[in-house]
Amino acid sequence: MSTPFAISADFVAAHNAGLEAATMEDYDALKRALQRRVVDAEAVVRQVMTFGVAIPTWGVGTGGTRFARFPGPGEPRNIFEKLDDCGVIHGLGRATPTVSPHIPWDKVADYAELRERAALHGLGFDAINSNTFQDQPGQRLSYKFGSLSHADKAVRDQAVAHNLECIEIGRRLGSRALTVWIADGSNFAGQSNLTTAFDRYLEAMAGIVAALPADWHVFLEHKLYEPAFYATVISDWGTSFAAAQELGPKARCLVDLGHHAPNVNIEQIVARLVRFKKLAGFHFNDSKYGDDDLDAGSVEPFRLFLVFNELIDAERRKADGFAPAYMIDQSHNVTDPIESLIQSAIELQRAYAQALLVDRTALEAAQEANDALGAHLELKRAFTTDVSPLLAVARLRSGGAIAPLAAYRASGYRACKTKERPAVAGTSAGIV
Ligand code: LRH
Ligand code: MN
Repeated sequence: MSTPFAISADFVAAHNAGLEAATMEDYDALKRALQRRVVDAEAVVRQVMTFGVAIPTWGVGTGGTRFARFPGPGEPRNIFEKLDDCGVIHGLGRATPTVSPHIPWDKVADYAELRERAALHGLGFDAINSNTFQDQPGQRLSYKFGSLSHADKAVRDQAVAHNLECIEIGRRLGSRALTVWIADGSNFAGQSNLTTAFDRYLEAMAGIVAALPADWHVFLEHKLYEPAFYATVISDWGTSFAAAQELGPKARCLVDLGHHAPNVNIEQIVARLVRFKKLAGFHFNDSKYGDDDLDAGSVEPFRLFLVFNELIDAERRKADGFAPAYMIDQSHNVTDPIESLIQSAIELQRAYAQALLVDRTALEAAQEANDALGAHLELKRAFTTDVSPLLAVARLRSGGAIAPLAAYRASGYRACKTKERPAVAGTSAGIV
């Protein structure tokens, strides 16, 4: 069995060699421009090098919709090959040091072996995701009418047991959080009692919280609709916040950017959750209509920047209990998933770096003086700063590629994987 193809450090170094001079020229120009704004570019580079976002294991396979999935060539066929692809994303971009697993999609017999494979690529494990929104082969009771809020206690207990199993698997992988998104809800008015459903959810979640190891948190993920189309039990941040308050300090609220009605002010939701020490973290993606799971920063980059502006404001204020987990949650239906994830991580780093450029003293002065336009332009100045050279220098100094996407394409990785990984009919590495 020949060793699977991998992109070597020499290949990356050679690819960088042709780009370094121009990149440093652009960086020096940006550095001078930022100096005039009393911003130390070197300090921003160092900060950007600490930024990390987790890759969803389900994101490295081609995703689809209820209508169809069009698998791409060289798809990963199991979690080990998914980790190899996550290794490529981190090797080139140096911004994705962890992966977020999903159970049972990533179930294996030997979790130590999985941890080793991840470590081979310098990867660790972030929050583990449970799944009580699908029925598994051989499952005793169906989740058709819900899981943690189901009318039947036996189904609720089955769902709680699954979450406890996920905690056990996460403990072996080194995770420190469990993400619970449930699809529970109804399609008809009257189909379920809106209050009883929520109370059953709280009672079941209390059993899960009680089983959390001392240093763990549970992340509650709200979503406005889909697959339920009349009422969703955990439909918005208010409901998630109320549940997290009831469930105690280990329960926090995870914000999936695509889980809100169009035009909802997500950055304000972030500010509120930070204020009440209940921000768990994020599932970053972008959307135009519903839970489109499009690439982060590909539809509304200014909105993404405004979210990071609130996060940097909290970081600067040393907000109490502020330790958000950054994760991506996307479905790549028409692109090479590795390319989309490399680029999405860069767009997240970009929003983070731009938010670091905001002159918060000038912003506050304008806010206190009710200088609406002045304040707004402080944000716009940061958002319209092209930080690409700075991000490239951060990657270069972290041992990555100056131009990760170009390096990936030049490496021929996908073509090699297409030979190594003959497609297996009926298997899917994506969400559907
Ligand atoms: C639900 C969701 C959740 C995951 C799933 C793959 O829409 O965002 O976070 O479990 O996608
Ligand atoms: Mn999500």
